[in-house]
Amino acid sequence: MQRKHLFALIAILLIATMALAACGGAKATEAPKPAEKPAATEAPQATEAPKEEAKPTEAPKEEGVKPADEIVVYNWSDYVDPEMYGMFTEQTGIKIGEDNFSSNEDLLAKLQGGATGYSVIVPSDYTVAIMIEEGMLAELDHDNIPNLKNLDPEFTKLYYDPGNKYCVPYLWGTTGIGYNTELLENPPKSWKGIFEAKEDDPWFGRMTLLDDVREVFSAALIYLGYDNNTQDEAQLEEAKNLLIKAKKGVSGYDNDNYEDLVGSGENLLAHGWNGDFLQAADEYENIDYYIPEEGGTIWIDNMCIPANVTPEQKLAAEMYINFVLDPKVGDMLGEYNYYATPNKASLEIADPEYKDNPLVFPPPEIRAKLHFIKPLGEFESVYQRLWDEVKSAQ
Ligand code: SPD
Repeated sequence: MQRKHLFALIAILLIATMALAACGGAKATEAPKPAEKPAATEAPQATEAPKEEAKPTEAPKEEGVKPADEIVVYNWSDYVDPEMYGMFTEQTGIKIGEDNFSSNEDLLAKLQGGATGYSVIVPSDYTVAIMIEEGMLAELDHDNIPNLKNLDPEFTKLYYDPGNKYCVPYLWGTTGIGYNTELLENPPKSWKGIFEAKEDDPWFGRMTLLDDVREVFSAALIYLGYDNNTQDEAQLEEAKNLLIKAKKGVSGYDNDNYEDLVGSGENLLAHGWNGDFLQAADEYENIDYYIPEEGGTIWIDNMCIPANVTPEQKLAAEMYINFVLDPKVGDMLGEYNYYATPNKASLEIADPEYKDNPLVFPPPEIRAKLHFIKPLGEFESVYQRLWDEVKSAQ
């Protein structure tokens, strides 16, 4: 059984037992009072943990608040090492379930729509900025997350959350093109081959784009030589028209199965996230990934706690975040998923094959061509309107 399918099965069983308490049943509609500060916890020797064992996560000795028995993580699909949840339960007694979203916009819409029961969510950088602005996130109690000291200092000064007041980086990655190496010898080096594909290009009609407004517009804007966060409506109109014309060569918009469709040969290439292709390459052994010559996007996904959790859920969520920041656990997570860890202590014990992989940790010449998607406030709705026009065009 493919590991993603095995994990899906485990996740379904866990979620089935927790479904009532989670999205539907949990009554956590009020913003909770922030958890009281626990009595001083001992600084764990996390960086010295041997590679074989993760340091157990203990409940902070907090008076009054006990961690919830169960939490649900709302995450992207295939974005955890399935062993991690069992390890966390073994260490803490807290059961953990997972529900999935496919894009930042879906996550945002779900929480804006009043969903409750999620204790940890995993939004990307620009979405964190939106959620902080809208008061949707709880402030983290750093006393409950001593493993924060393992983060690379670069990840403590992020523009969207300086000092990690609300969120802790989970994994980071890039967006580019993955292709089937058996069926396609020469994939297009430029985004031109994607957005202006010709009918006799072998990938014409056999490629997908992400179903993600800001990612797709970023790729089109980068190809056109514009800022991928532009608010210039003429540039955006040009990008929209390019995307509409490109539709004839595109077989669909997909965030969840695009890498399998490339691996199986149904499609020849796809726009997508580096680690997804690299995980699929383990199964299919015929997938490679690259950033087109004009560049691509770079992003950081983060563990955050919604503002509507109970104090008990918040404490359990902080324990989970602390667990993920353990050097060994952070290393398992990064290596399993082929995404880059922001955890310096994890990198110190990581396999060279992982930390020296330029498709996971891009070298400076590629980094120089990567752009973050930025929050645009009210202007996000212009992108959304143009995206709707792209999606509905015949
Ligand atoms: N399968 C997990 C993919 C996670 C991708 N998150 C990146 C979002 C960037 N906009």
